Amino acid sequence: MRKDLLACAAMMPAALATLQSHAQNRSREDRPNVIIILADDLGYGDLGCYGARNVVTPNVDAVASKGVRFVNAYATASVSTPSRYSILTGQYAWRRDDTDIAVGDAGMIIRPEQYTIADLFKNAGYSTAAFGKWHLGLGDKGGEQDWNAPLPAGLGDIGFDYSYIMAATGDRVPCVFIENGQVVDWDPSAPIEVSYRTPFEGEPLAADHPELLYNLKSTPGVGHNQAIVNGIGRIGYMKGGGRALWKDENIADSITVHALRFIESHKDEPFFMYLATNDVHVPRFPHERFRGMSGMGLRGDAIAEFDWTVGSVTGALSRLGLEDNTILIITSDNGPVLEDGYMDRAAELLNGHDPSGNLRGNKYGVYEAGARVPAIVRWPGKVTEGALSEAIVSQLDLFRSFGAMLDQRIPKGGAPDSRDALPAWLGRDPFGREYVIEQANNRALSVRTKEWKYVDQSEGPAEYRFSPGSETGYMGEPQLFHLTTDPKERDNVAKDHPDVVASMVQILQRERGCE
Ligand code: NG6
Ligand code: CA
Repeated sequence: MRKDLLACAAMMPAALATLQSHAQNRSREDRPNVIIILADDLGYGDLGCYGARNVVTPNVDAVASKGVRFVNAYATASVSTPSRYSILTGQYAWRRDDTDIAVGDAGMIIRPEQYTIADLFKNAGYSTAAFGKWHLGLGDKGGEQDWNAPLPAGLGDIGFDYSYIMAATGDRVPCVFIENGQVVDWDPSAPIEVSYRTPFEGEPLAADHPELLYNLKSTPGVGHNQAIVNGIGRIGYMKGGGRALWKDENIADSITVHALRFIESHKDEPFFMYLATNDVHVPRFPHERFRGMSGMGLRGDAIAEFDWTVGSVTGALSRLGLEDNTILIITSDNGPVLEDGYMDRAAELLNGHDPSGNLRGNKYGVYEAGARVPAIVRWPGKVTEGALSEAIVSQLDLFRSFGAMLDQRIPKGGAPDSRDALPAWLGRDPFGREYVIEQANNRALSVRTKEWKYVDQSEGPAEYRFSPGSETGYMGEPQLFHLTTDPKERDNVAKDHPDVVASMVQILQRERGCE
């Protein structure tokens, strides 16, 4: 402290206290808490504020009415692992060949030496935490983790001070929560073994024992036919776990309670929270209290459960007086899917609801509903209440946008594809990006500009066997849609506009570094 201030303090302690509290307030204001609530497989049309029918999402809708709602917001991919990879690293996942949908015993895909969005916040003096679905690998080497001891490499090595996560997805083993690299409630009487190659002797498999699937039946012949946990078939083999095994109906509660605890215990310091819900991914098995809320069966009720998580967070923020000083983002990792390997009647019970919100396509595929996602940003006093933004924004840019907000330098090579789009993300720039790139499950890339959508030619099935009724859009020739007049991507006009196709191909070549 400067000498003259010290002298001042001796004479006027009250004035100094005011001065200090101003300084603290100012720095708190410059460093708002940031919470990203990331839903899983929640479609562009799955929320009330995006026009959903039947589904009731009062808590999300309330956030939208206090913030800005985006109608052209994008994940970088139409499946989870690459999409999440981009948020956390600011890099397109397709630059690496090991970022496709990860198995539950994948090694860490984001390596400790990579600069992550969590590192960014940590370096800016934030406490950082991740909750819920991870799906980006754990431990140093795939298939070699010892789940009965602390994992030697984990989220603590990539910037998260605290983590309470599921290793992969709800439908992949190991079916346990992992807190700071250790299985929660680890049961010494039931050591955990996991394999994605060989079954464990004596463990019944879902494929052979449909009668043991008392909570949810797997769709015959299309997967989820290996380990059985909580009366539900999974991907991957697993043995043991005992009291550590999760109960699907309690997953949202476990994740939310831990997130709330973190908020409460960090209310006096800036924090960054990555809150990735298990809803509404399969197996959809919401808690009893949400059953019947949507009239659309388990998928709709899982959306109600997601909304409850959002309401729990907003409730905590307002109770703790943190509302004004917290940027709250609600979005999804990729588009919706109905049939996804369990017999939960998701398609049959829609009752007029369109999870894709009038867009074409779904999760996995190349069309708009695959990667265009709901996105809402609330920051009271800073973001216009109830605004709607048509700006084209990508989750990829959250990294450098927050970097700019916090005046943080990013190490050379860090977040290479991310751009500062803070004005767009705060609803102040109505245009946003010139284009976004979307990646499908087969790695086909698309480019979306304000006017056009171009899809690269690619190979793969028109429909995945495990997801009848959804379309991939993979085609052996380029597709071009004039989104302005054809928002549903019905007419492929590639042949009529070779110049536009050429300019889109050029964008991809430039981004791929082929130019
Ligand atoms: C698929 C699974 C699907 C889901 C998806 C990943 C089957 C039949 N299907 O392989 O259920 O887990 O992978 O979804 O096994 S994501 O949202 O995590 O990308
Ligand atoms: Ca997903």
